[in-house]
Amino acid sequence: MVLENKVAKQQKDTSFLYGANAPFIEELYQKFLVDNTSVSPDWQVFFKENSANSISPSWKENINRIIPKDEIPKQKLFRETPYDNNNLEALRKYGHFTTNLDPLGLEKPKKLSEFDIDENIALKTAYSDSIGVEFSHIQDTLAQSWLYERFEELQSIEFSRDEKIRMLQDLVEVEGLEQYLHKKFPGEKRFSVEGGDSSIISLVHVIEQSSKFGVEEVVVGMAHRGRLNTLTKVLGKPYQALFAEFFGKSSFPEELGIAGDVKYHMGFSNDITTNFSKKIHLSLTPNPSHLEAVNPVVAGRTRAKQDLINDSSRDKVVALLFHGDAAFCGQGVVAESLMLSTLEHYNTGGVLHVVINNQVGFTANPVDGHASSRYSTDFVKIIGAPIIHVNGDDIEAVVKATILASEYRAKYKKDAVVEIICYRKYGHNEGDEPMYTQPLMYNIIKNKQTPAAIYAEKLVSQSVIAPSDYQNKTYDFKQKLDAAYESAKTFKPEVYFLDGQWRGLTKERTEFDKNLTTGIDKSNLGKILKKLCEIPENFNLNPKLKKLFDIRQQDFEKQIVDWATAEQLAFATLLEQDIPIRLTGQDVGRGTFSHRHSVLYDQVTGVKYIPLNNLGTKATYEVADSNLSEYGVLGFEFGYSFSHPKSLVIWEAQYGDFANGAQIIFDQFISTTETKWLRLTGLVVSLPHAYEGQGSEHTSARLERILQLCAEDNMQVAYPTTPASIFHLLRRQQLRQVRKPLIIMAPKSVLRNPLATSTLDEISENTIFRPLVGDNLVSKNVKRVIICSGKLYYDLLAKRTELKLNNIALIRIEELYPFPVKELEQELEKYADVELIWCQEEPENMGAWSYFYSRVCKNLKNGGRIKLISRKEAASPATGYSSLHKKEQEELLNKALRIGE
Ligand SMILES: Cc1ncc(C[n+]2csc(CCOP(=O)(O)OP(=O)(O)O)c2C)c(N)n1
Repeated sequence: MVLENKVAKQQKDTSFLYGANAPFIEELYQKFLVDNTSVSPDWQVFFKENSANSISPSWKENINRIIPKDEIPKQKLFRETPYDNNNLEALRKYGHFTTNLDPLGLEKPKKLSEFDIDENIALKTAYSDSIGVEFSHIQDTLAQSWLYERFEELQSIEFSRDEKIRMLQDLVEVEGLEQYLHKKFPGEKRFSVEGGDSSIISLVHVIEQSSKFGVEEVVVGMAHRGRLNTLTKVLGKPYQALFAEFFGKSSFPEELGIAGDVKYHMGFSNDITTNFSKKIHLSLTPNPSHLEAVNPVVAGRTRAKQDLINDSSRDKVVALLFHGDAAFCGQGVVAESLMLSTLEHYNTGGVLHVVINNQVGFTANPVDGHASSRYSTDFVKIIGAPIIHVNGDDIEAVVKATILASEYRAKYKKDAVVEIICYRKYGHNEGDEPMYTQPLMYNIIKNKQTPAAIYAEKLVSQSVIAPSDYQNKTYDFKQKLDAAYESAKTFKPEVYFLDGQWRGLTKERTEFDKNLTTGIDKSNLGKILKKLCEIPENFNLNPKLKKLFDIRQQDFEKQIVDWATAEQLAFATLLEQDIPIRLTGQDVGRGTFSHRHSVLYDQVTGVKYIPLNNLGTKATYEVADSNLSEYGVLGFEFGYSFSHPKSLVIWEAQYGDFANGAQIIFDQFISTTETKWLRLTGLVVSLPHAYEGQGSEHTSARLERILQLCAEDNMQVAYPTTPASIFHLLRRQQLRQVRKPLIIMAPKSVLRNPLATSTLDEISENTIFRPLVGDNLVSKNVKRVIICSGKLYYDLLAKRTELKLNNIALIRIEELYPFPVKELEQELEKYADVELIWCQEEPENMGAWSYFYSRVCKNLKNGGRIKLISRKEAASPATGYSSLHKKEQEELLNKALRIGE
């Protein structure tokens, strides 16, 4: 156990260094680095002394990285004469306006004189070529300086003959595939990358560069454009496999009976050997049509892969995202994901972004997408990422831009962006006519030489290749594709499913799963709870929490557990079984409803103490209060679970209704990953849901929508009412072999309801999760059976007890999908000639009724007799007035219990 008292004391002593003072101190420190006499003597002493200790305000990050004075990168900014300084500063800041970025020449570069820059400045050529850089917004001045210096240096390097020939070969292959598909499969959608061919070469070079820095795996995310070339040229998917898909064959063996997905959404992974003879594993993440939705998923996968190999320095696994310009600046999830990348629990050591800016989005012009700025990339400035714009027709410049971005990521472990300004040879897809909407642009495009032809001409003029070489290369590659085309006719796909981390896990429930018990013997539970409640002596625990922890232990002695205790015990016992846990969401450490308290804060020092991480287990509990994002964070956790199946991964919404901000992740990933891509996830999503008078929102997690997504055994939906249920659900999720997502309608007031406790017997040895809980309080003379779920059970129970009604039985459905048909049938057999009711708090058009009525009742013997009691159909899930809520709830209970009849 580590109580970070030393650090806390240091933080207290140095609090003036943080917050608003940090930029000022940073600036002073920069001056000090260049010339230590430029700051006052007391600051000189301070900086000298503090360079060695471990405090870390933001400016201190730089100190930690620093570098004895004589090794400080030469900062031209400060070295030259004042006149040149101004010029250089302006050149660096505005140079990107003066570079030749647009291959279509629609936008002419500006002149240096427009920015009052002397045309004779030494570094002028570096800033007037095909790369425009934006670094002036970067607050980390050392990084900024490094970027300028390295950029200027790169601009002066000359690629070797071999390197040039290889770049040409790559371009030939990229355009070769597109042109081949164009001829062989006319009109078929492929989202040609032509015009942006160099983006694929950029990807090749990111991988090369990464492997040079010791990266062992790159996780790639991209949309439709260029995906087919990426799959084949970069990831090594056989050309015949691609052609077979164009022949209409499934990418999966037919016997698997899965729905599949279009070819430009498919994922793929492969080991390739780079030019540096290093092996590198590449995984292209499958993605839906929904642009940019894959971004947080890729980040989550990357983080999981880093965790799996303890790559805490984030050197070995890198995330790479390709974006279209319109999507990049239009989709909010891009900003959510950028922000996540700066946060401790979501950081992956910097994501590399490549924007394929073909200057059009479907039919929309750039001005319709980002009128406030020239570039589609402006908002990445919110995270201080360097932005490198480059002309896509200049392949060498694209490679240099890629090298710079990759080196920056490797050195500073932060995001970097390359924007390739290019064009789109055809319409949005191959069936579209672009002249309808972009006539001027397409008149230019029609007559343009391809990037490969432009480069070949350049290499001929440099005498690097002979004039016939380009044609020969094109011919040779076509021969290769012809051979692949022939073999595609008989190609049979092979599927590598459930390999690696997934070994031992399954798509269907196994015999092992069916026989699995998830209880734990009482003495073990007792020992664990004791440890969980044991607070270190010198830790100043909040007195209210002390009381709470005492009560947890006293209850346990009385053989009772409440919800929070059951959940903590489930977590602790899983950790003991070597299963790591990752729980994230807004305020999850404490819990929105102040029940969990899994992260404790010393009331004097503010230092954290996490009982679950002090049990002596190897596996850890990673708990993160997320930023205020749903779409991004849920996407991230989905991605994490996608690559780390042996970890229990939970995302908890603040209130269930906020999950609709992440609807795309539910629809396009969680519920469909198995049938579209033959990929599994065991992600748990916890959505607080219940009618408690808190208004239209804060009430409904839209259970009806979740249930509508359920089919083909794709996920599990639970609405547990007891601590025992949550204990077993969580444990079962990870201990069994099958992996299916689990969506939980989670409690709010039930967390504190004294009736909602379980006995130790219910979670001890040989016990399991029960998808249905029958009524053991009434059994005789029953006239009415009410089937319900969730918190409503306790309302009905309280009323029934109050009114001493003993002829109404209450059956709880704890798992709605898959529905426990057999168990309900058996339970109903106990009652003859009774009235059957499905009761729910939600209005008739919401909640589980439509699902139950249309999809479950037909499988029940007496399904047709089951009647609904609910709120009447409504547009808004719940009233905003608490008095009206009470009245409605009272009416519902009265109706269900037939009071007043
Ligand atoms: C979230 C979302 N909204 C709308 C679409 C429909 N759509 C598909 S591609 C596209 C244009 C994308 O333009 P851009 O990002 O510039 O990429 P490009 O196709 O030009 O490569 C649109 C609007 C989509 N796929 N996803």
